[in-house]
Amino acid sequence: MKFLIINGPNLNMLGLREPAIYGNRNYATLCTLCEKWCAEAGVECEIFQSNHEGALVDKIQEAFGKVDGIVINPAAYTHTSVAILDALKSVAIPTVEVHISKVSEREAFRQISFVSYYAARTIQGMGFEGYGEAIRWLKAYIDENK
Ligand code: CA2
Repeated sequence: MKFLIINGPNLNMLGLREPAIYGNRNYATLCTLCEKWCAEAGVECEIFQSNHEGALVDKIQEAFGKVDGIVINPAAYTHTSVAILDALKSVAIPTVEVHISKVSEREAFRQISFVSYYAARTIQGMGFEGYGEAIRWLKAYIDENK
């Protein structure tokens, strides 16, 4: 089984600013942890980050027929991108949406998520550990729905 972990704009800057919201660990640490959590779940792992909406859409499209599950933190595009929602719907790959912060308790503009119209589950406010929860939950969800 293979998972694609997708991170949107500015997540490559983790640890450099706003530690009260996103913690003080950096993006490389997040990637190492995701690789570890995938290995523990017995899942092959590819990680992709981009600051560009079209590159994220292209990556989702390329996953068609090659990837069994997607874990995505669309970052700011969560709140704006119908294109990312439509890309996920077009490939129909089981998907979990992750947010490091508790978006439901932040600004009003973060309360809308287009991706949540497709995602099987949304995890928020668990910090980096939310990715681990997403990986384990998605593995079990795919196994149960085979
Ligand atoms: O909580 C999350 O994971 C978010 O998806 C993070 C996004 C934000 O736009 C979403 O509303 C919630 C922001 C990504 C990273 O932004 C940084 C800002 C300052 C320093 C480092 C990263």
